[in-house]
Amino acid sequence: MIKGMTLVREVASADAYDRLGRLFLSLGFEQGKGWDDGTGRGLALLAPLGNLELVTGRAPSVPPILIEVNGLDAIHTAVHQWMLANYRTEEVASLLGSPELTHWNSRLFTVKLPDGESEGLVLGFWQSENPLHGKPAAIEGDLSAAGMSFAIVTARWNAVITDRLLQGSLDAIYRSGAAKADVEIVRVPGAWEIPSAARTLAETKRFDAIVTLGCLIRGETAHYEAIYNEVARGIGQSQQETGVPHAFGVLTCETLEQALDRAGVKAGNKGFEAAIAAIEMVSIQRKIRAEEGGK
Ligand code: DLZ
Repeated sequence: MIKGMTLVREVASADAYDRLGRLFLSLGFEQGKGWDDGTGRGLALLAPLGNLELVTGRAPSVPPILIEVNGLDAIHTAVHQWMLANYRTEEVASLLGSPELTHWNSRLFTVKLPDGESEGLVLGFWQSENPLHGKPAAIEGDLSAAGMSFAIVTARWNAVITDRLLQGSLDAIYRSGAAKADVEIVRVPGAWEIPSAARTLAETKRFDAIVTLGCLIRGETAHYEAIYNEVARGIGQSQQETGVPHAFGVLTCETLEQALDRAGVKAGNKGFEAAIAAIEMVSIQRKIRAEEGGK
């Protein structure tokens, strides 16, 4: 089983060894277990990934050591500053290249780090221009609500809480770019009535998502468990059977104080969170359908 790969490079002087070590550690290499046996020293610089790349045919026009990074421009600036401190200014221009586009959709700069008479190290720092490079392929929703339409169903029961949840939802939806005309608010008597209204709205197919807001307080609610289970089941069933995303913003709390905390006081605003989830789900649905359409 292959466990790792080590590239060994000799540095001509102890002084250069120390200076290069400081440069690489400042750029973000992790320091591994080095060695010092009295006759020589080794500094281990660890990178999260290593590749052995064999090429044939067209000669590669890249430096022998390639270091993939995030924030290529910041790395370039750091290398440039280090070089100004370690080489003559007139030398630096010929030793350090600028980041340039490669034919493999990346940007790369080359740096030569001569050490006395020796050529020293020649490195290429590069960054992929593809934002999905190195990431497992996954569809993720965006948080832009521009062009999306929403219905918000909110219960009047415990209005001191649900009004705050509604404010949170509207804040999330408008700040994410939805137009006011694309948001409809429906008030129902209590949490019990939310599934029915949500279902009616979803069936109109006028909305990309439904946001449901309510507040059940155990100490003050008779048949709390029964109401809660039925509300959750009904909202879930409406979502599954209509195919329209329903965000669940119904609070279930032990006390009014707990509910206030979740309605914008200490523990976020569940209405805001539900609306963000709705936006994300609309975006995900659109992406999945676009992928299907492209097949
Ligand atoms: C009846 C009732 C009770 C006791 N508690 C709550 C509550 O904590 N939160 C809420 O949203 N609604 C409550 N309700 C009202 C019911 O949800 C429903 O509106 C009425 O029973 C009428 O069907």
